[in-house]
Amino acid sequence: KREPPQTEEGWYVLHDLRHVDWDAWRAAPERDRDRALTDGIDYLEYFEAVEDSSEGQSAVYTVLGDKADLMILHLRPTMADLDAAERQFEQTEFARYTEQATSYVSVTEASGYTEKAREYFDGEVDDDSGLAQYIQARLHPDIPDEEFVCFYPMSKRREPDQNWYDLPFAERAEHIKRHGDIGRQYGGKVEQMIAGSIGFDDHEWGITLWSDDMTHVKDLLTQMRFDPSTSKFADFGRFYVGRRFAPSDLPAMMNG
Ligand code: 76R
Repeated sequence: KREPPQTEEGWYVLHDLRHVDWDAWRAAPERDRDRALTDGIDYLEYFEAVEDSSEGQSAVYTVLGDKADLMILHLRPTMADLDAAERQFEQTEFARYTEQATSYVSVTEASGYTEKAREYFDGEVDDDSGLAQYIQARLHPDIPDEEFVCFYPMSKRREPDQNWYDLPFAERAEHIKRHGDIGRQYGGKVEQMIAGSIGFDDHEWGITLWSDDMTHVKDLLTQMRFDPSTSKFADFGRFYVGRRFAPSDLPAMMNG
């Protein structure tokens, strides 16, 4: 049978990637820059302070390389909250010196490929059980304190001979099991957030990985590339690597 997996969704996710207009920044009078920094810090601190599981999470990263300079990551209970967060940033004095390089909209997702997950979806699991808590933590994650983040969008292939969506459920579940077995070997080294984006953005999932050592991310992704769920069925978008910083360090990020 070609049944889609059951899924449950949690928080809506915006990856807001920004370029800094360095020419405009350097040309601006110091008091304009100071005002922009104060406004930028206020915004980021306000959004990061929302840490209750009912309200969401936010974090800000510098982005290495030419693709962007900053990434603001927002997780919020509704798409309206996410929309408001993005718009409010545009209202800051700081945003005048930035331009959106790219962005990604998704929603955290748990899927019923494993038997345990299906028990959860079928309501056979207590809310306070370890399993329910694990799934809830995937849907409403704490943004971890790890220094580095890696973000990329991906889809599953739909080629005539390699079509994920044409595989029977049991075969997909087998792939996902092996995929999860690889992932779990990186417990404590790499944290991940899988967010679905069918109908929201250009790929089918947004993958966000955190680690204190980016070689762990490289090792994990290399191992997955040799696993059929990736080698046969994954198509990737662009990769973004960033480094977490505290909002109060925005002046150092901007003025060096
Ligand atoms: O428990 C299990 O056996 C499986 C749980 C699980 C699912 C359902 C799981 C575990 N993933 C699932 C689904 Mn995943 N994941 C990715 C990537 O770059 C690449 O090659 C792939 C990008 C990484 C790094 C990763 C990590 N996963 C998915 C799906 C949806 C599939 C679908 O619905 O069709 C995608 C696209 C995807 C991609 N995954 C894990 C990890 C890690 C580290 C784990 C173990 C996590 C843990 O046990 O907490």
